[in-house]
Amino acid sequence: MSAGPGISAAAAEPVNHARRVIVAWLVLSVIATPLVAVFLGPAIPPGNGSDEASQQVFDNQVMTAVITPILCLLVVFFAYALTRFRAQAGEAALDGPPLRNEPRVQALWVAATGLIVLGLAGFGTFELLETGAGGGQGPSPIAEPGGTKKKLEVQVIAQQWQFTYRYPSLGGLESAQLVLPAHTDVALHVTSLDAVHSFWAYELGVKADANPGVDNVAYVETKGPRVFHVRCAELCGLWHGYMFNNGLVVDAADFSRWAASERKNFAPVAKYMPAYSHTYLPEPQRRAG
Ligand SMILES: [Cu+2]
Repeated sequence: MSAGPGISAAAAEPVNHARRVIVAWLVLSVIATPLVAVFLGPAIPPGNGSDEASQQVFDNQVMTAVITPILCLLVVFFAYALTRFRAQAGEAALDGPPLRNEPRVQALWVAATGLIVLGLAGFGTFELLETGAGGGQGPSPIAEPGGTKKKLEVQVIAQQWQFTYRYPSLGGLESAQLVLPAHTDVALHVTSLDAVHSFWAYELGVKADANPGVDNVAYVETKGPRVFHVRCAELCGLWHGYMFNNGLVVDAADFSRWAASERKNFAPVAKYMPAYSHTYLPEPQRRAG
């Protein structure tokens, strides 16, 4: 194309906006993605309080890393459009020509979004089958971490407005505090005596609905000794906000000591307790909601 009189050849050359946006996007993505992974990655919840929590952190890191370039594209596109196509003073604000029936753009859009969505669906399914830990699948979750390895069974009983914990391997002992041995595979059998509650042991990466009449199993492999927080995560009545407590992961010797002393304290009431079962019949008159 020949330049008109008085216009330099360089000025007449059409500006390739798409190329500029793509280059800026690639540069920003290459810088931002590792920064997000390095600085934000370790701070992503729920931390490393258990094997399951660590796996959740990994999944969240992968998804954050995938999202970063998408966010960069939006930022670059908006910044470019807002500055480059800004109407000058006195200039009428006009839209550009509409983009219709552009097969290349359509194909690219469908391919890119389809790839991202199906890729994340595949990743999520793989992670669920590989490292899933139950918590929402009732008595037989599709994946059992550690295979069929023997696990310490602990029952979580929710009621208005507290959690209690039964240990069938300790003679059906019931405790008001969840105490778990370190480095142990645990099967938590979550149930409720009244309303729908949700057992949420944040640092352990466990959240499981507590429904009356349902034995909802969630697995957790503890790490070293630590304190963790337990909350009810389902609005369950007037004192829902009061349903919180600290749980403890302790080393094996401390766990044995705790178990022995709790069993001694529990002995006088043991005969009044219902036999250990995966669900219990609630007593409607026991508490007023
Ligand atoms: Cu509750």
